[in-house]
Amino acid sequence: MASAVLLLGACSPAAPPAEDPFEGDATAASGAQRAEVEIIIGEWFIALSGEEPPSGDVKLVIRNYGQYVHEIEVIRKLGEYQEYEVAEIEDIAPGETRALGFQFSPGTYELACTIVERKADGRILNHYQLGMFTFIDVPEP
Ligand SMILES: [Cu+2]
Repeated sequence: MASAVLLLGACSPAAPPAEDPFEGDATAASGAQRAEVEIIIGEWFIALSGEEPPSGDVKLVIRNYGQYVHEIEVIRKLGEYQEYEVAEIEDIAPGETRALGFQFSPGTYELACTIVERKADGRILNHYQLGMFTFIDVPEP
C-alpha cells in the first residue's frame, strides 16, 4: 500500500531589509540625535550653508548647484603634512542632492573635489585648483 508523503516547503523567515548607513537615517531608529549639515557645491566652490558640524554622528547633505558633475572627498587632516581620505561621494550630477552619514571626531577636515577633466574645447579643468575645497574645524564636544 502506497503512503502519501507530503513534502512541505521549508519556510525561511524573510530577512529584515538592511539599512544603508550612507543613505538612510540609520541612527534615528536607535533614538540617537543626528545633526544635519548642508554643503553646497558648484563652480568653483564648496561651502557649508550653516554652522560647522559637531563631533559625532552627522548627516552630510550635499547639493550640487553647478553645471558640472562634482564629488566630495572628506579628508582628515593630522598636522601640516598628514592627511587621509575618510569618505567620498562620487558623481554628484548637476542639480542632484546626496546624503552621507559620517562620524566626525574633533579636529580639522578638508572637503574637496579632486576631479580633473579635459573639456571638448581642450581646456583642462582641475576642480581643486579652481577653488573646490574648504576646511572645517570640528570642536571638542
Ligand atoms: Cu568638482
